Amino acid sequence: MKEDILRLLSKNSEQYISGEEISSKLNVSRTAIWKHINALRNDGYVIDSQARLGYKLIYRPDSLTAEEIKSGLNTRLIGNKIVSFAQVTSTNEVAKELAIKGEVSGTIIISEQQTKGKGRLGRHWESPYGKGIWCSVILRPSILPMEAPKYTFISAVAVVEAIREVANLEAKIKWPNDLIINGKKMCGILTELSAEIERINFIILGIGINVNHTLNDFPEELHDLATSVFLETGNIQSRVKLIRAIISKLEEKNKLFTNHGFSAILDLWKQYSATIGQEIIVKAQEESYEGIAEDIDDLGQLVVRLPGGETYKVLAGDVSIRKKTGQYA
Ligand code: BT5
Repeated sequence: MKEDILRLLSKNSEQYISGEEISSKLNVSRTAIWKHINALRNDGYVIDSQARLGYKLIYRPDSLTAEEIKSGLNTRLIGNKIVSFAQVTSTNEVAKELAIKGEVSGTIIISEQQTKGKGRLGRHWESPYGKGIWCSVILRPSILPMEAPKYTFISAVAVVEAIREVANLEAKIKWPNDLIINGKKMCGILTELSAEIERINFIILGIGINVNHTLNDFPEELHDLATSVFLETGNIQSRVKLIRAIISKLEEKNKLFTNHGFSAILDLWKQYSATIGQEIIVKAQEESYEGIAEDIDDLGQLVVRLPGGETYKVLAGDVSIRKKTGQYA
């Protein structure tokens, strides 16, 4: 109901809308409307009320609540349900619990803060309150489990395009799961999988983006490694606009993948890549390989041209790119 009232207020944002009109459109009592309006005010919305005119929305906060994100969103699959929190351990963990209980494909879990945000291999992901976008999408695609990493590519392309559209910032993709700008990490993606040998139960797509962080919002050990959309543009960004754009782009790229295959995604990915053509060191599980990042194959593996001329394919690892100074970063 809160969501419906917000939608009506947003539609009429230039003028007042009477309690009577809301009541007849939504089929609820005036007292119920008043209660929901007060709840919205508690969430940070400024809503003016005038005895004879009704209600008018004056200000909407940049909070990542389900109501705020949903109003103005018109996707069918991604975000058909959004569950928002002020604080969770990890949105991937919450998403996993809900997926096990049968939550539908497309559901998004989002939180203002994570106390145990995680990266790959159990690494820690810094997720301070109100600064970034920390979210996870539950998906149940009909693909083979070995194809699940493709969703890291689909997400990276979607987030790059959303950041370009909303913040006019040219982030690049560092294989396999980072978005970087000026050599620093702005976003990380963690794709997790629950599957049987031949069938995916669900994929959890975890996306973390540093949006409005100043340098002080990062712990010291990340000062040289991490950046935010704010630090790169000098402008505070609307996180709500950005997450809506990401949801729309995810829907679009998921359709592109379904209708035209992974090669259509890879074409875009390569356009946005910071990795292809660079001298790199890639640390895989046990070994490190040094060479030229030549290509991505149709499973998302990085093809490295080694100094001896032969190629080697890496499925998972961490890439460092050689800078002009000769150092790797
Ligand atoms: C990643 O791992 O980059 C995946 C991060 C995924 C985070 C999202 S947030 C929503 C969802 N819920 C979760 O719990 N996780 C997902 P990896 O490539 O392993 O990189 C981890 C490394 O990045 C750490 O070891 C740090 O060096 C660095 N790091 C940690 N927090 C960072 C931050 N906020 N910004 C940039 N770098 C960070």
